[in-house]
This record gives sequence, structure tokens and C-alpha cells, in this order.
Amino acid sequence: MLAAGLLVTGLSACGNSDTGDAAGTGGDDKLVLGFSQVGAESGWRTANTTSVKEAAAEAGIELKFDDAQQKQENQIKAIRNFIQQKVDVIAFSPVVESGWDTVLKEAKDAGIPVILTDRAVDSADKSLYKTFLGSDFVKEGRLAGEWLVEETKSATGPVNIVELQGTTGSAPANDRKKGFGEAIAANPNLKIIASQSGDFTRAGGKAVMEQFLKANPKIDVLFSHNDDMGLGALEAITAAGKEPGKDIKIITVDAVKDGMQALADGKFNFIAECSPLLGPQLMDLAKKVHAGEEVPPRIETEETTFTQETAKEALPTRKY
Ligand code: GYE
Repeated sequence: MLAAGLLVTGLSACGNSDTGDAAGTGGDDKLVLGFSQVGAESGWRTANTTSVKEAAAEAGIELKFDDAQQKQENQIKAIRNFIQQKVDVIAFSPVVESGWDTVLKEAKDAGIPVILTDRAVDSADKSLYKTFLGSDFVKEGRLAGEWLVEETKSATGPVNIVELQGTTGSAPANDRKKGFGEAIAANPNLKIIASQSGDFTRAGGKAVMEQFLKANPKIDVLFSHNDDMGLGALEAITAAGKEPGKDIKIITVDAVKDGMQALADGKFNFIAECSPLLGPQLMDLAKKVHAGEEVPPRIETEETTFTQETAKEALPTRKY
């Protein structure tokens, strides 16, 4: 009994000293990065996954990749696995904004630095992660709204807008809604008459647009939080005997190839770009935080906007 007790004590003491220099346990070998991805819900996400995988290979970083299938519980599980495996750095793209404090605290206690990519968390304790690399979603929504304000400035009556929201509770859905709403407040003729989540997928966009069309005889504008939902909505609009881009103006966010093609073809009217090519910057940051270097707490992606004309010019050289 006594011997067993001593053994346990000895082990736990050893465990403690291990945790103490957790950052160093990876040794001088390849940096190991655990990455928890949201899922594969959109063209944007596919391009983002490719960017992360390619950049890791190029940077000589060993990537442990997990696809959470758009479920927060799967992401939490993946992060706990990464902690158990003592990866050097954890990066993840949080599917929703809230509910991360406990698992982030676990990573912090284990001495593993965390990088947020693409989407933000609403944790009050900013020490739970090293940096957040991604777009300004409020700005994307605002740019979309400002274009519409300009486009409809001569309208004398109500302009009816329907909105396809991204995944409920996600940073891009919350922020794009906010930015768009603030911008269109400049013209009281502009009214959102229906707004619902299509979960960032084509199937979701199509199904919700069908409902919108059934319930609302006069829809002038669709604001879709991403290209994929807009592309799904195109099918519903055409099936209802309306012409997308003309009878119903369509504004989206992302600017992936299929979205840009729809814009160049005159089916979409405006896209606020959101770049998925975060891989190279992420690898750079992973190396820095692993080396204990200071990094800026917020790194914003550079993006632009596209009209039907500029989409035609950009399409041939578009990478994703
Ligand atoms: O706009 C959408 C994807 O978080 C910026 O997620 C990303 C969004 C992107 O599903 O297409």
C-alpha cells in the first residue's frame, strides 16, 4: 500500500514538472499545430481548409486537422484532444461566438497558446488566446449596405429586402447583420421584411428563399451573408418565375469563384469580399507564438468589393 502511494506521488510530481515547461515539451522537432475547422459548409470553407493545409506543408509544420461538422461540441472535443496530445499550438475557427471560456482556460493551464482564425469568440478574458486573425465582418455588412443605399437612392417607395443569415450565433452572421442594418438606416425606404438563417449552405439558402418567396409577393433585394446561400436562392428565385439580378437584386459576401461567376453573369449584383486565404499568416503566427514572441492581438484580412463589371475582370485570375 505504502509503496503504491509513493509511486502515485512520484508520478504526479513528475506530471507537475511536465506541465511547468509544457511549451518546451515539443522539443526542437517539427512544430505541431492542432487546427479545429468549422466544417465544409461553403466554398469559402473549402478554400480556407486548402489554404491551411498547403501553408502548413510549406512551412514545415505538422498539422493535426479536425473537421467539426459545424458543431461546437465537436470543436470542444477536438481542442481537448489537442491538449491531451500536447500539441505546440492550437488554432481554431469557432463556429459560434459564445461558450468557449472553459476549454480555452484548459488550454491556457496546459501552457498551449491558442490562435483564433476567421471567427471571433466573445470571451471577456482576452488572455485566453494570443491573437485573432480574420476579416472585419461588420465592415463587410456595411459595404454591402452602402452599395444598396447608393443603388436605390432614387427610389420613391419602399424597397423590400429579405436577408439570409449565416449560422445562428456565429460572428459573421451577427456582424454582417449589424453592419448592413446600420448602413441601410440611412434611407428609411429600405426595409428588411424577412430575415432567417440558411446556415451558410446552398441547401439552406434555397429552402429559406422558397419560404420568403411564398410569404412575400414583393421582394426587391436579397442580402445573403455568403455566396453559397445566394447561389441556392438563385434556384428558388428562378423556379418562382423571377429573374435574379433584375427582378430581385442580390448582394452577397465572400467572392468565391462560383459567386464571382454569378456576378459576372448578371445574376448577383454586388459582393463584399471575404478572403479565406489565411493559411500562410496563420503558420507565421504559430511559429511566433511558439517561440514566445509578442504578436498583435488583432490581425485584419485585406479585402475589397466587386460589381458585375469588376467581377468580369477579376474572374480569370481568381484563385478560389
Ligand atoms: O463567409 C462563409 C463560411 O466564417 C468568414 O463562413 C467565414 C464564413 C464565410 O461558411 O461562407
